[in-house]
Amino acid sequence: MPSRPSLVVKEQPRLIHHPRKNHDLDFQSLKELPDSFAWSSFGDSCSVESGIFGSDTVPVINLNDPKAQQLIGLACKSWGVFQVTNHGIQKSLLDDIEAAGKSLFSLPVHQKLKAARASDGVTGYGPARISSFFPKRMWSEGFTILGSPLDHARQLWPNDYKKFCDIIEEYQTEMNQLAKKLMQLILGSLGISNQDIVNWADLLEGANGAMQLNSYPICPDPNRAMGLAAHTDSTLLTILHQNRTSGLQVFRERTGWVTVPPISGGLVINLGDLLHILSNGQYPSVYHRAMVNRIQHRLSVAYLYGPASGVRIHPLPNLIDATHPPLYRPVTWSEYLGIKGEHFNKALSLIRINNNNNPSIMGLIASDKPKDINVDSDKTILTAFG
Ligand SMILES: O=C(O)CCC(=O)C(=O)O
Repeated sequence: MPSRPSLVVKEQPRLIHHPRKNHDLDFQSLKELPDSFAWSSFGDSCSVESGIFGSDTVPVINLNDPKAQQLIGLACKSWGVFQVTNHGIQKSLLDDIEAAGKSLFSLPVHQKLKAARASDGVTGYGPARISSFFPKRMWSEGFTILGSPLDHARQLWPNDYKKFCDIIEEYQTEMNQLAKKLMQLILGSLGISNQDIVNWADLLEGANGAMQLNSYPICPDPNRAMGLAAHTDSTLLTILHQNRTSGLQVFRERTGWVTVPPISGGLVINLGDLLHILSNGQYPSVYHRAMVNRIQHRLSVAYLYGPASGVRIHPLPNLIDATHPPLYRPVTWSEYLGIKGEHFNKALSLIRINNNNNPSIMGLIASDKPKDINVDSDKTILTAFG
């Protein structure tokens, strides 16, 4: 029976300093897979080319379906991931963002490096942000955007940056709206009342989204290469658009790695670690990875959605009682990102409450009636035991 990938991935995550070499991102010049990119093991025998996939398929949910909320709840509980159709995002915008990504990644490497992510920075062009936890390099390049892409876009296209910026801005606005709608459906599926959801909508007004554009070039030896290694997202949820090329795989208990096939106009919704915390462990944050192939270039665009800064995320009061004590202590997104940045896939376990050793929490919960979710002056969500 397949077990969580953290137990089976042989390349154990640890912080590694890779000296940056520009030719590492010049994939077209690499006719063979260099040893630095050759993974000895993925922790299993499944790759896109081998065709050995799990038999189950990730649920596809039509958001116009009157039962959408219920279906989302089932998908969240048993997968932590689903695809959506009829989500309200115009196909033309998905085509535009794909074209914007293509125009960026098809620039010469020396030009892309003008917008290189600083060693202590978050935004810009560079290798996968999680690379530093793995001894082998990943067959991908990425571009991270927080807020306006203007500065980096000017570096990339000094005379012609406006179109890229306009598309990114429109995409961010639309994704933010969709993320809010999905949050309402997901929280609704957890039995949070309408009144609570109104409060949540207030709370999410200041919510943030980062964008990650990923490019997976054609690979000369895909069975030994990894596009993006297995990880969970440190978000509430992530909305992923993939072009017509397969590569995304999600890990499901008892099934193993399952490919998420691209559907025209569809979007993949991954639950992140913060939603796992909110749901008090009812909904898993999904492990996922991206594989590469030798035939087609692959592109994906992730919208990484998290709460406003200062908001403390903790198990929802409505989901806590004497038999379901809170599994995690409250954290802000930035605090959690700090923990994840240091401890990677162990981050959730580091904020987990050991309830056996914490009789005071048990006592408080047993005597406390769950409260509505509120936001205090510090924009802190009141906890069940607050
Ligand atoms: O390219 C993909 O399918 C996955 C991207 C991803 O997981 C990420 O950007 O965090």
